[in-house]
Amino acid sequence: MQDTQDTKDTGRFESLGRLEDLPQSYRDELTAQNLAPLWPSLRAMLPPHVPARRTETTHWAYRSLRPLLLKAGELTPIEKAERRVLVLANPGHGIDKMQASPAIYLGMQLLLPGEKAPAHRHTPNAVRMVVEGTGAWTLVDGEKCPMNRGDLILTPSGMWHEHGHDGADPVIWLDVLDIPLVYYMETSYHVEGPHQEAQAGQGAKAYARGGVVPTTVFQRSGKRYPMLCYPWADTRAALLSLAEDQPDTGAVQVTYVNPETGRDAENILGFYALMLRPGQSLRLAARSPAQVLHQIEGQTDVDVDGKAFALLEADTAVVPGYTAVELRNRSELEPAFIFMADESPLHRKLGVYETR
Ligand code: 1HN
Repeated sequence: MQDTQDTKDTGRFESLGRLEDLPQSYRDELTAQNLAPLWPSLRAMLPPHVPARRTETTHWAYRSLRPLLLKAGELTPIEKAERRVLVLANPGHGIDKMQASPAIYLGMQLLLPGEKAPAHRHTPNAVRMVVEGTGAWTLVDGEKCPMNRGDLILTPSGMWHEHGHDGADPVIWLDVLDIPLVYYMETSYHVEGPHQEAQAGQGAKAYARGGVVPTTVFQRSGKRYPMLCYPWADTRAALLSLAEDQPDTGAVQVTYVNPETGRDAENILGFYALMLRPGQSLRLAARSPAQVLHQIEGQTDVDVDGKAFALLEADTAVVPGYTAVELRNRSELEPAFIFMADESPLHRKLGVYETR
């Protein structure tokens, strides 16, 4: 939405009446009939130019989070947790709200060797970004996605999913869900289900090359989500060749898409991988959606409105909407890789998406 008028608008009422200006008896009569006057709240609901945001720029250091998550592995058996997760809660929304931004939930999940997290499905969409460990897998509607660092795995709305771990060391991943929005819409629920058998037909293999996709004329996948596992090795290679091909491009970024439609991989949140060249500084312009940054490889200096912190490997941060972000790769020798999640698909569908 663009401003059509200057703030020094003529004919504007300077200050509106307050609730306290109304006689108590009148207020009581309104309340008794489930009525409320708009004018005392109008400015708060529609502030000038920049929306009110509860989301605070928040940084979670993996180094200090990890021991607490491993401790949860000692304190709480998987049977008592179902999903053993520490939620990355934005203090601006209140820790108990368990949300990182208006539409984004973040959690760090731990699965120990031999453990299983049973099958269920739910209305919120989820993705997993694998942070550490090998040997675990997620089974999504029968497709077995191996979990290795940097891999992105979708579990879209309504799809069965369960996790297991055949390896020797703890596996940790970042869950990103749109549950705050789906819950707010009063549409959040889950269903438990039986263990599924893994089936052949790995989407990640069928759609491994962006320029060519299986010919659907002969063999329609019939799936709304044909690709569920996005191996980091492929995404990393795509970023490196993009950087090499376009040496003058500032933002070396790829979007995780549905390979059959070319659209965002999921409906509500968007997912991206960003590469910073050695020594590169990059300014991400202020845009309406809140966004998450998660460092896959390397170290990045981040500055958000004067709040500065270093995103070390496996660190996660969230930034509110309408806020520019300055990034700088701390290494002069190696590229840095960042996974990003944001609310862009939602904002575009709602018609509120904007860049400032
Ligand atoms: C969920 O189903 C998982 O399947 C993780 O691993 C985190 C947070 C809220 C609601 C459902 C999972 C979740 C979740």
